[in-house]
Amino acid sequence: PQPHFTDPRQAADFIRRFHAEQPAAGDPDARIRAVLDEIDRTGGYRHTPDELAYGAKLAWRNAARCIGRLYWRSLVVRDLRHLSSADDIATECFEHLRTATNGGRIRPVVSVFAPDRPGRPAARILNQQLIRYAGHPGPDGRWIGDPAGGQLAARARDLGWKGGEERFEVLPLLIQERPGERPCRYELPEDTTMEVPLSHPEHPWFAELGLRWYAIPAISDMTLEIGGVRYPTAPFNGWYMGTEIGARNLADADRYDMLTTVADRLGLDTSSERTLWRDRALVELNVAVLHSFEEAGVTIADHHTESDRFLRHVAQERRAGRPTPADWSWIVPPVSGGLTPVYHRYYDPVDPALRPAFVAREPW
Ligand code: HEM
Ligand code: NRG
Repeated sequence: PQPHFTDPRQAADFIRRFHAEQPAAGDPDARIRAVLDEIDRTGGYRHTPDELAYGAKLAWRNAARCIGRLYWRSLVVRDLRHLSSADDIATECFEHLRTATNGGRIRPVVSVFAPDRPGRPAARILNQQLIRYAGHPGPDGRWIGDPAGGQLAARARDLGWKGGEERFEVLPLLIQERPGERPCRYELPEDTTMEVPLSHPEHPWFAELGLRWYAIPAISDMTLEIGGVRYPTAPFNGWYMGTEIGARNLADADRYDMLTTVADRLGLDTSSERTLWRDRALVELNVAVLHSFEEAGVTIADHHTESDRFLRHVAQERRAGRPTPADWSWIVPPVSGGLTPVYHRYYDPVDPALRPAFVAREPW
């Protein structure tokens, strides 16, 4: 298939599934004929608003790596397909963050901008997430900030960005309208980036570490594919599971790498792995994350609760006669795996061709 041309079989499969799950939507055959005819004439077709909304929810339901799928029906789908300029995309990404943040009561939201069309690829957000911290290698070779935000920070600086010196500095959005074009750069307004300073319920010194994290995980580098139509600009968010921050972002050796510092402040014996100082520091770091978000009134889930919800989702899908494909190695949390019920079982196999889906975006 040519790039940006719509595969008619994918289109028909999706319309059939949409109508099977939404019987009130009317006659599938008439709609399929209209879609195939539109593809014949133009190389693509337009989803109805209902098809788009349901397709986005199905893409979440199909996300085999996501433990948070119980609430897939409640996804807020913002239909912004009429927008394709970098300025409009930036403005609506800001609005997305405000709607999602909702004063701390986080709402799962996806914003769908113009799709790839025959001969005309859509604009792209270059950031991995709408909110992410910059990183750069310091004079001693150690990273300042988040190494995961290193490449984008370098790119932003090439485009004239002056920031990136601090440890927790939110990156600007970089949006590219066409292949090879200079990306446009947008600083996130302050009211779009709620952050939580981290403290520990029992250790007052923890706050002095100066750690913080942002409220909204909003992935912006995956393509939403529905019925053969590709939406490469479709940022989505839910809320954090605490371990993503406490057991990975702040703990991984190639991220903020905080375990030695935390262990030292806890007074742990770090002379041997067998004291399990890493494990003990890791748990306290995770306690601090959950405690701080809770205290700030920002939605976050602990891994026990989110695991329990996921198994309820699997059971609910089963009752509806549907499998729940899941990737064990992504579903099991990175701490205390065996303490969570998701560890002790296997899941329906993952079919990489399953659609609708959020897929890794191809370079253009
Ligand atoms: C992955 C939790 C909402 C789609 C994940 C991961 C977690 C998670 C823990 C693994 C991330 C990692 O290890 O880096 C949650 C929670 C949510 C939520 C607690 C709360 C509502 C959503 C929503 C969508 C979504 C709203 C889409 C509409 C995905 C996808 C992945 C993923 C596509 C895989 C990302 C990748 O391949 O890198 N989720 N999620 N999730 N989630 Fe969710
Ligand atoms: N681990 C990444 C975020 C990945 C997606 N996680 C979610 N998604 N919770 C991190 O920034 O730590 N979501 O849509 O809620």
